[in-house]
Amino acid sequence: NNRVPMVAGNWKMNGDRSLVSQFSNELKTQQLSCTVVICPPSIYLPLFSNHDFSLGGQNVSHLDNGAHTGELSVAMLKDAGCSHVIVGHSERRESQHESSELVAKKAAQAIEQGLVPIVCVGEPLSVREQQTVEAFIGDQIKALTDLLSVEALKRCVIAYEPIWAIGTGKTATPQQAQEVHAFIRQTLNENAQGVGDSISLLYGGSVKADNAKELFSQPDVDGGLIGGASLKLEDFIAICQAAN
Ligand code: G2H
Repeated sequence: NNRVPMVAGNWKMNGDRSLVSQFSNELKTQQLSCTVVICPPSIYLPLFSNHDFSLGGQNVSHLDNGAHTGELSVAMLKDAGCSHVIVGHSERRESQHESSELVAKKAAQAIEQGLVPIVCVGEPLSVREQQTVEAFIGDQIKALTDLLSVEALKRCVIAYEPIWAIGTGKTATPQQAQEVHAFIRQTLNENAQGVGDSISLLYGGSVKADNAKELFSQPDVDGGLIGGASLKLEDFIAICQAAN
């Protein structure tokens, strides 16, 4: 396939000015053949300077502008240097009650106005235990294919993050990740005219320097969305190298 591997660091509500300087100065991506994206808390976006990686937001509004206290628009993220934005992270789906329909609207808004959305999907432990993972993920993907055109879908990145593996140290096995990635690709191929083959699918959930290589070597895993391990420069670099 000709999908470019991607490693995206999701700092979540972590980091500070000095971490921004460290990454700006020391994360040099010339030796890496993957696309590298850093998604810091949005207030830090304009502080990155002389960096050679891409920047992304952690969330965005589906609206253009107006009386929406606390929200950020796609235009603002672009203004602050972003090319990407995470939408539908499970932490927001849960704490902010974001529905799959709202997540699809955010993805559509990002694409219409020129950001690449990294759309997160993933099942809770109860769904895995009931062995209904495909139905659950299928519904999350359907919300996207219902709203977005094939052309728009081609510009999305999708991150599969099983909720039971997030920040818990319990990584999905490479086989578990591969199974769901293959299912997502097949669903997109069937419902959106073969889009599945061209779209980048990232795995997220306790990816570390020592398990990245095996996860990324699965045929349908094109890289990772990294939380905890994206906060330590040397770990993050090792994970990027594993995606080469
Ligand atoms: C999953 C991931 C990054 P972590 O949320 O989005 O976080 O690697 O800490 O599990």
